[in-house]
Amino acid sequence: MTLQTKQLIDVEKIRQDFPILKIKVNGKPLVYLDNAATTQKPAQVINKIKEYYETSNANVHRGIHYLSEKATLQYEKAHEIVGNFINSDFEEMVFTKNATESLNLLAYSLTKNLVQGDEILLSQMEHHSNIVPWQQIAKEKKLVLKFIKITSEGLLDLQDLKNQLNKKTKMVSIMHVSNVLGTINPVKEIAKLVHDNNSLFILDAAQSIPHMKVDVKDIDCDFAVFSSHKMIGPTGIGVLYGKKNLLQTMSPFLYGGDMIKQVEFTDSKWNDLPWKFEAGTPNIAGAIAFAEAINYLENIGMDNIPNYEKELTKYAFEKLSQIDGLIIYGPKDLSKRAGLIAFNLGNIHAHDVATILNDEGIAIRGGHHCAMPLMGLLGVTSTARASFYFYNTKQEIDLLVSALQKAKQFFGEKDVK
Ligand code: C6P
Repeated sequence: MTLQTKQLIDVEKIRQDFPILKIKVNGKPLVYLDNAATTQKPAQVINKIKEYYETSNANVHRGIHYLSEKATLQYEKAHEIVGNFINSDFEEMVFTKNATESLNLLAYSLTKNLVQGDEILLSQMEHHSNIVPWQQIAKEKKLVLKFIKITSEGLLDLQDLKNQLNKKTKMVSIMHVSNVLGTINPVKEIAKLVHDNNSLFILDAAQSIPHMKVDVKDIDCDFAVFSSHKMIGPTGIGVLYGKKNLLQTMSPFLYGGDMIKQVEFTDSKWNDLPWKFEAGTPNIAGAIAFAEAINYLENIGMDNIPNYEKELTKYAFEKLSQIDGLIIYGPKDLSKRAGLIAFNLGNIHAHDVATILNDEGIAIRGGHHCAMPLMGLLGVTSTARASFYFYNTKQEIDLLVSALQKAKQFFGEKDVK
């Protein structure tokens, strides 16, 4: 077997590492296709949490006893591993609770010195986490929020981005991969356009970093955010990446212990990066298990994962396209989309589709996917969505397709045509 034809992902072997994939739902084997919402965890990550609490649990940076030193060492190693994964320097990778908290931090801290009329540019495909924090601060400070249009194909309209950039645009915050359309945005090109306009570029990488190699230096984003739980790590831990010179000048978001160097009754001095943005006792076990998740992903290979997912997505796209009455949202050009497919089955409500699929042991998401403004543009209130990861198989997609056929029969052709 040549290297090119060799199956680089041994999916059956990988699945053995994920205990939850062995469970049955309604008497049927679980088919988990809700990976854009959150991913399942391998035993290595689960065991790391147990191991931490059994052998190393203590608070970090505070004690000089054996356990505190051990916990601190592991926590700082996690900083290093997660930072290296995206090619950031140690000082530039801050642990937060999740992508949402990272975006709130940026919205709070980056707008501090903005004045009435300054503009913030987002896109029409953004997740609520990349709209609501900006929107609320914009209302308070009388800033102007603008949205880059999307094309009828579900791509970001780059001409509209160029048209909207102007002297007042202070920052542009855009998702790398859409959690509804699956669109992969050309972020390197966008970063260049934004920087040529002397604006800051923020990348919501929540749906990209789990699935493809993302090098923050190569993209040249000023900030990037993502969550561990979407990449086989635990919940409650996420990342804010920021260029060092920018993080240095920004105000902290949360104040308290650990983020200070010196405190007096009337004023305080901030700690060095990245701890200046990590107030209070952090999610130590979460960070350590997150690093273990990254080790696991790197062992599989961040080139192999997108290649395998492309194959799965192509297969699913072709099979789903053959179902009469099923509407797929997002680009038809598969080279421009990642491993998730949002769809509607005729007039059947997405929740009903998801409920019928659940009867068959299949987990998909039905709803607005925290992208209500985008739903409005698509002319719907909700969609069903199947989203894949490297532990999914073509057989699972076959099960999805036959369950959808069943749903069609259950509701009758009139609702589907
Ligand atoms: N999208 C989905 O099912 P948190 O919740 O902070 O870990 O991630 C927020 C977030 C930010 N940006 C994008 C592009 C996202 O997709 C998400 C989370 C999930 O699509 C839950 S709504």
